[in-house]
Amino acid sequence: MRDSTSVLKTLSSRRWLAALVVSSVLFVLGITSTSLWDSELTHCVSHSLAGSMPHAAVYSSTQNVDAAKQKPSSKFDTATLLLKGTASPSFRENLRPDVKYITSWPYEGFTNQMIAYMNLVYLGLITERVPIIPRFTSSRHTTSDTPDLDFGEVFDIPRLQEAINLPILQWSQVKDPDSQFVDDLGCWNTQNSIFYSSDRNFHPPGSLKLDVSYTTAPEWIRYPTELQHPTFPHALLWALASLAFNDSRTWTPREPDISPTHHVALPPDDHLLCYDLLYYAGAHEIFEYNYDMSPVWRFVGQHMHWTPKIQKIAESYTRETLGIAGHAPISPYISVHARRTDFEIWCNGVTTKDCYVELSAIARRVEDVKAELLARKGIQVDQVIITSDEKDPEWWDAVGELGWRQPNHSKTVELYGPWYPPLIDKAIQSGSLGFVGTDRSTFSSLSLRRVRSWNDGAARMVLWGTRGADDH
Ligand SMILES: Nc1nc2c(ncn2[C@@H]2O[C@H](COP(=O)(O)OP(=O)(O)O)[C@@H](O)[C@H]2O)c(=O)[nH]1
Ligand SMILES: [Mg+2]
Repeated sequence: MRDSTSVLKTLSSRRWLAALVVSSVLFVLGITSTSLWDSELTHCVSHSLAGSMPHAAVYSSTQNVDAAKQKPSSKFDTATLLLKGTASPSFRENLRPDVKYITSWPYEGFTNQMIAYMNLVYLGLITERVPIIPRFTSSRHTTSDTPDLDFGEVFDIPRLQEAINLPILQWSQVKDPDSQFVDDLGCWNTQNSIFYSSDRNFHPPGSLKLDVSYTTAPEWIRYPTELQHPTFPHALLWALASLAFNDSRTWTPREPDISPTHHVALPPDDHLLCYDLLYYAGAHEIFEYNYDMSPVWRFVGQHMHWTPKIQKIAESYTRETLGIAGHAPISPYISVHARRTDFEIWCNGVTTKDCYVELSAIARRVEDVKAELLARKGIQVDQVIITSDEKDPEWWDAVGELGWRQPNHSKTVELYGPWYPPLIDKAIQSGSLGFVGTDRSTFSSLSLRRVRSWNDGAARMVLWGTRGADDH
């Protein structure tokens, strides 16, 4: 795999200059590179070509236009380099014949979607294809009128591209979100293969107006039995990646299914490689983002920083929560994520009182984290910010008695929209030096990873499910 830092390091100023000259000549002649990845020189040329062009406001959100203004010369000016033009009625007419792409669909709550998109970008890296990321879509955690949210409104795409040395596109740049044109597309159905099923058919978001003909992926995409999860089976990322290459693609186990709208049978597309769902996927472990070995976290996830807008809003909420005036520096704090409500589905008959994560157990782990920070960094941290999906006022009264504070979201939706309360809470957690989360929550898992990767912080997960589950 391409090591992004080493590639960047090799771009010495002299080579940059040479590349710039070459790219200018190519630009004048109207010649474009045949592949983004043919050689490092092509790489330099492509980058310089992007850098030599005026920055295009490629994102639909005003926030990213603002961010783009602050950072005008990103090496990956993706839309101008990787598409024929601006978002078009049919995605196909906008794809360049000399670039290969990869995509997948959103699934479940925000964090699950984010993990699926991390996997998609990782597959982009290891197949040397340009990921096209869909918007975050409403789920059972959000009201049905919640508008879709661009990936670039949440994550700093220019920073991510630079860090991992891979250009990234969003569907809203490729196909006009208001288009009524229905594109046909052949995709891999991974879920029927890994679940030994025939009815796990995940459709792309309706707004993309795609008519998909699925081909069930080969069974060798599944984890080996001894590593597999019995209820939530996973697919191996490198097996999925192999479907991008001719030697593996020639092995097709089944005929494509007929698409629902145009009734066409299409083999998996090679120009825009496409998978139904990438949430249940990893390299070695199941739910791999729980482990520090996770290649997807190390090569992609940890480089997905918040946009400057979200970062700034989160810092202002943190200051307000901790009572820090104006723009004074934020002193180190510990954050807690208590995940409750719909986690009842895991309680298997145990009352929610005994099942849900207990405050006393969380408080014990907060003390562990404080002790680690003192021992490891010599920092005494006393302030605690807690966030939760819990609405019960009695529970919040008990939280107040511990002296912990919660962000005030009474105006957040009105000010920023329905996606922002959890986004701000995640960003607050990612700014903390210590973190205590709820076991089995993806929301908590990624906050734990950020606190460890970004802040070298101390982090713990609290077990739950029965009374005393975390007594260890
Ligand atoms: N504002 C806010 N919302 C939360 C919090 N915890 C959970 N939620 C809501 O519950 C959803 C949890 O879904 P998800 O992101 O899939 O994480 P998971 O279910 O915990 O694995 C979030 O998207 C939020 O809508 C929290 O601490 N703050
Ligand atoms: Mg969830």
